[in-house]
Amino acid sequence: MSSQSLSRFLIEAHRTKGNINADLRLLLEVVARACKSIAIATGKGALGNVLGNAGSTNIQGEAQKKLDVLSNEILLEANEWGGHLAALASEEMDQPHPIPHRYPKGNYLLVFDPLDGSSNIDVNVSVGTIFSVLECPEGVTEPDAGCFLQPGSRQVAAGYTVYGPSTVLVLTLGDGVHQFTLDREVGAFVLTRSDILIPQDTSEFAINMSNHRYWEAPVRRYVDEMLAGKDGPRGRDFNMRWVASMVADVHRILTRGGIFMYPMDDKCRAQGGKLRLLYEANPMAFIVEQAGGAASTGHQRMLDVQPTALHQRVPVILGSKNEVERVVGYHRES
Ligand code: P6P
Repeated sequence: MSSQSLSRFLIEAHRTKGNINADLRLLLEVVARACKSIAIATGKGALGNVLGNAGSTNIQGEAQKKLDVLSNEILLEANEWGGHLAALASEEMDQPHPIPHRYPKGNYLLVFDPLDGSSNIDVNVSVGTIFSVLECPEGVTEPDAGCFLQPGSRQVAAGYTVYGPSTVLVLTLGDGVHQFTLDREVGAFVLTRSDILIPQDTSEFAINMSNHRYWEAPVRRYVDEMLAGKDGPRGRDFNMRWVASMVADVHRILTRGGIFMYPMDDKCRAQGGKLRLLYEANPMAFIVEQAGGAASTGHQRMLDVQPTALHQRVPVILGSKNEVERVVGYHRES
């Protein structure tokens, strides 16, 4: 079968399914095009004067990398003129970005982490873009941050692009999860996996082990049981991976199974967690659930969390369904 481009995939989805319209199709095409530009910028590395810090900090109080700022600008410029968006929000901006009055507005809200894992950029490890699409509340013409505070179950689309040895865009419209690989010679994303499913079981976990002493009891129990291996209560050995780029860790899980945890710990408790709900946890949870996995805070299904702030943080446990359910069970027991 001839390879199917992202554009053709979206046109056929628009023609045959009710979960996409012309504005959403344009939105996704524009985001994909922006990700191609980000891929080119990150791929230049030291040759492109894009490494190192930008000399500014974001609302998270984190030093911004030059590529954080550049990626954010690429996504803003790509999306503000098309007439498909009511507003945009980003990890890198305190407040939502309104659509300039000189451009038409649409019904969608786009929220994104323009370059997740940016601490890995200077050491040439995979980073990624994460995005989530919501509908603007009916009748709202000047959307504010409150309009973005919708549970993850209200997402109409979500995806990420991982800038690794190959550039791979993963997308869900609420009807399965599909993967597109960038054909750099043609400059197009090409469908390379359809209807991805995460194995229900796994022997591979992803967590930052240096936080062990700060975890709550259910997570310490779960990890210690895996570390005990075949002589322990799990009766088998486990393997560990931690890239410290959520996009890379989640993509591995989507590809071969696994469980990813950035749980609540004493260090991040005051902030509510480490990872951000609207543009990290929710889009990844939508994708993982659509691929047959599960995503939880430990106490609640991720997609049911009612956001209270644009840059809200949450504990994240996601991946192979049976393992996530075990961790949730330990939280329930405690
Ligand atoms: P730590 C990257 O900064 C990020 O937001 C996620 O992509 C990643 O999973 C996590 O933080 C890594 O955190 O504490 O291991 O550096």
